Amino acid sequence: MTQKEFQTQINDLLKQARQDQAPDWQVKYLGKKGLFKQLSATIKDISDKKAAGQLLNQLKKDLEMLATQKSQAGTPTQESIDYTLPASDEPIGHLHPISQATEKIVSIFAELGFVRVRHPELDDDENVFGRLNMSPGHPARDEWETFFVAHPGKPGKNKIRWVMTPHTSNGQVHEMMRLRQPPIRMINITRTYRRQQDVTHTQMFHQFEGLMVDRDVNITHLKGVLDYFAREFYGPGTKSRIRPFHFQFTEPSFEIDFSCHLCGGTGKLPNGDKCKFCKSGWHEVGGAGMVHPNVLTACGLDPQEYSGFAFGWGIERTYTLQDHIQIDDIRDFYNGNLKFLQQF
Ligand code: FA5
Repeated sequence: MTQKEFQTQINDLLKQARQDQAPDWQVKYLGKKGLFKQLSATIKDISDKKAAGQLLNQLKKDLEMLATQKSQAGTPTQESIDYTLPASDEPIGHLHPISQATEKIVSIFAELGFVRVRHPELDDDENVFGRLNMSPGHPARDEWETFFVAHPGKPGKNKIRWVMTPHTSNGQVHEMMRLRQPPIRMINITRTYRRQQDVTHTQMFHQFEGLMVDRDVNITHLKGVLDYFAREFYGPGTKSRIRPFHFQFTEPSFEIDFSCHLCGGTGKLPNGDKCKFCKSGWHEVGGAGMVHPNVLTACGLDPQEYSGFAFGWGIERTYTLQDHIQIDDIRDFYNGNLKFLQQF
């Protein structure tokens, strides 16, 4: 190697060392097997060893000075921080999906003049069953798989059983007895409780109950309200369907279905395949009917003068109908699984 080539190598090494931000800078350039040592070893190929030695001495001093400067500016292993940069966004949480759905349901029905009310979750047996046309011992009560609680103020033989409401229909009773005077348009949304627990049922869930009572209210009004809700909640084109059913507190009674928005209620996808999301074109959501005359009477309204409709279904269920949301187990709403909740 010529003296000139050696000088070029020294210059190149110094230039590289100045720009280098490697975390192991000290080891890389001044370590036992570092680049300075490697370059020093090539001195044997140079004729003027004295001049080459002087160049190497100077290079070592330059590298040591650089090492001091770099350690004063912050060791290369430390990440440099620019305090003038804008702060990174912290992840922000959101309302629980049940609260989000509750807000949406309330605002949809508010457009139709329905007012949100909340009636007790722990209630008298008479409001949950008796005034809803289910006298003590009536077999229809069994369908509600109810939790009962002893009344704290009534010990002894005559103690009254309180009911953890298994549905929001007690809200109908409270609202009619509270107002006494139609028109009544309420949405009662609360927690409800049943002795049920599996992938599609939770012991605590949420229901919402609609009630409208006035003169000349009939089934077409109910159907119009259900269609309006279907459109507003699930999107344009969604329709409702009512099928005959039996509830003790409505006559006639119906089950409510909403058309599947993936296949438009046909059960078939555009490519001719069966819709796997709904299978039949429809999703069942809850119950409805015309308020039974016995219920109107028990709540102080004259069935000759007034009529009304009521409907109710589970809020958790409204989500299982949305195809972009993955719900394998309805209990995930309440087990604090963030991965599940972040979908909403
Ligand atoms: C009722 O509870 C009636 N009160 C509905 C009603 C209101 C009928 C007004 C007529 C007039 P049902 O037992 O079918 O009906 O429950 C209604 C909905 O609540 C179900 O379709 C389902 O969406 C939801 N639901 C019931 N039990 C559970 C549970 N354990 N977990 C989650 N959701 C449930």
